[in-house]
Amino acid sequence: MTVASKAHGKAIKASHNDNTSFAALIPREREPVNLEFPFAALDGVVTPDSLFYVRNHFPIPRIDSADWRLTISGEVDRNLVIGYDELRNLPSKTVMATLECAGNGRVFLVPKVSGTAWGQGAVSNAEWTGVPLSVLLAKAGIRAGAVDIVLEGADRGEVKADPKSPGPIHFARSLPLSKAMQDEVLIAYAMNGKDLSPEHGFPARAVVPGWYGMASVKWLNRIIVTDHEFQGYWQTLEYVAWKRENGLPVLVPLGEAQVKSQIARPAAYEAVAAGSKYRIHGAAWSGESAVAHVELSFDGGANWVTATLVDAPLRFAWCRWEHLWSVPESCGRLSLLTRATDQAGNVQPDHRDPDRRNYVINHIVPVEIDVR
Ligand SMILES: Nc1nc2c(c(=O)[nH]1)N[C@H]1C(S)=C(S)[C@@H](COP(=O)(O)O)O[C@H]1N2
Ligand SMILES: [Mo]
Repeated sequence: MTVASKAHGKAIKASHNDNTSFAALIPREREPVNLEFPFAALDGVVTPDSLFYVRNHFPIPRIDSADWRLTISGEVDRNLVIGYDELRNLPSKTVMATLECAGNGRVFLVPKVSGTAWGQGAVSNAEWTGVPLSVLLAKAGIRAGAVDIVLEGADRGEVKADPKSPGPIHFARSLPLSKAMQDEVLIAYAMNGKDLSPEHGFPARAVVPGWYGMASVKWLNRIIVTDHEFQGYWQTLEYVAWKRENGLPVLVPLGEAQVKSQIARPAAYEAVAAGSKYRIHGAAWSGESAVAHVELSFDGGANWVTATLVDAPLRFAWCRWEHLWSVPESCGRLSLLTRATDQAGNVQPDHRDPDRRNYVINHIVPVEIDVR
């Protein structure tokens, strides 16, 4: 079904999937709209569209798929212009991938930092269908000397708070050629088997499994192949963290997501019945590697028990975990800790590294509960 609506003074056909209700999401910002997945409601491995977090920097562009074009230019043998039907007729692939915003968990940082105050829910997992970016790049022909693949969205606006943008800009991020050529990186047109909703990037978006969410550019309009590293706003003034090189701190754009586990239930300050059996559960994920194991501690990290993985660990997708806990007799306030380790041997850190600024928040955060 297509719905006619008026936008930018012109009648457009809205997307086929324009009727998702986001009422169950937690509002974090109204303009632009930013909505959080209520992580305590974690149920299936795949997050339904209506629960998948929404993260925007500008108003959501309403795009008619008939008018939409994706152009590929720059360091290529042939400039390409691809329409929606053409994209959907190219060889496609479905990948289950978790997207986590690099600011997920920001509300837990002490001292407070700037940026949207996400709790646990700027993370969700979906099945994405689309054309591998490598297929499009091969069609265009990458020239020797290509370094970065710039992905630009149709959304546009002016950042008025510091760091201010130089007037209105689009959302744009780049990928190094090596990641762009991996076959999990998609130009996706479907999420969980349905056309994308406008909120999640209709008609098409990038999905960059293993990387923080900012890389997965929505409402994708342009792909530009460059012979040098892209220096755009979202690549230099936002979504960057300090790295120590030769003892000197340098700012580097964020990329791979870091290993992390979160407890869904019990939720913070939940009352848990003393002496009962309680199913503690949550999800864990990493960047390029799959989860190896998840542990829990009830004594501040002195002792750890291994949780049971509910889903088979896969690269790029979270896996749920659970632990049937024999709740002690009344002990009042108790802190639960969880920590994940991935198959590459990365372990969630105990402490926050301030070099990460207001991003990449994967250190262990205790969940306080009341046993009574
Ligand atoms: N064009 C565009 N793409 C974007 C964004 C945006 O504001 N504009 N936000 C990015 C960020 S920061 C994240 S975390 C993910 C979130 O994707 P979702 O809204 O589908 O959950 O989209 C990314 N892609
Ligand atoms: Mo993000």
